[in-house]
Amino acid sequence: SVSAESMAPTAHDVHVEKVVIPKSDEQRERIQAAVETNFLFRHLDDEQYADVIDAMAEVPVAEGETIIQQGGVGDYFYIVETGTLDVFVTRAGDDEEPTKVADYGPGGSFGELALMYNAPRAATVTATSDCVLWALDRITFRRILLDHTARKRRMYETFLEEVPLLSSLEPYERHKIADALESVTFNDGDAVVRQGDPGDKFYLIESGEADVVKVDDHGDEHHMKPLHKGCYFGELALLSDKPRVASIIARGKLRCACMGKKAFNRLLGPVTAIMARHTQEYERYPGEEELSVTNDEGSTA
Ligand code: 1OR
Repeated sequence: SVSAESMAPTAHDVHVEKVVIPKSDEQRERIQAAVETNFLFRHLDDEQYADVIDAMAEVPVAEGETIIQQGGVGDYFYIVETGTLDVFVTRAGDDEEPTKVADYGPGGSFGELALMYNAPRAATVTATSDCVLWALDRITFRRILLDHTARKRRMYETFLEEVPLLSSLEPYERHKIADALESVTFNDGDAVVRQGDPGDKFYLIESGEADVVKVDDHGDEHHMKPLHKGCYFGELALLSDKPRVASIIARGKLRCACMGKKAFNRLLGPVTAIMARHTQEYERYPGEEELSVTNDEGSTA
């Protein structure tokens, strides 16, 4: 049952009905756990967060059930608490044959596009196991999540298109990556990652340059080819679960977009093979000469 409670007048005296779906403490805890790993919620202030939790509706779904039908009207945005789902797209000229384009597990989210752009549903989403989903209505989504999400996707769009590593991805996959990115800036000489530290973040260089410094077993420092805009680093520790193998040091002002390990695993799956291939170049460690590594896809110095 959905009840609405009136919101206190704002500075502009706009009257908005807040959606409040009563729920138990246990349900609230489960929502919190489900959204904790979802970056769309990370920037919310306490009141926005409380409003989102209030508005969410628990949706149990049976295996095989279709939650969203391509071409349909967008009503809800969904977060996956448990279970798995497949995403299918039917393109014109495909003989109406749906193609699987993505899948989701716990912590994943979908159904935002139709709400963001007032567009028909772009894909069909079907449960491949019994699921528990949390649904957020269109009005609350637009009131609380739309601005930030749209701004971030716009902000990173051009940059991500120019990152060689990500060029093989669908535009939609880059949008999901944009959702997960946070920008961080460093000053000359700052260490972004330190050799030997455990790694939990992945970085893309938005602007500036960084030195790659590796200290070998004899204590000798090796400087590798500096990294520039569009390069990535920090993937190795995430791919291998090993400590950082080199330090990355800002050369002048450096701005990076970074994402955590969970997002990395969830969103960069399609390019891990490319990254793994480049890893082999790090291993060619040429005694006297500096190891020169360019991590642009395709161009290795
Ligand atoms: P929606 O509101 O349009 C369907 O409802 C949802 O499926 C959509 O929001 C996205 O959240 C999700 N293209 C479009 N929508 C996708 C895609 C997708 N994948 C998941 N959704 N593509 C797959 C990219 C790997 C592009 C296919 C050409």
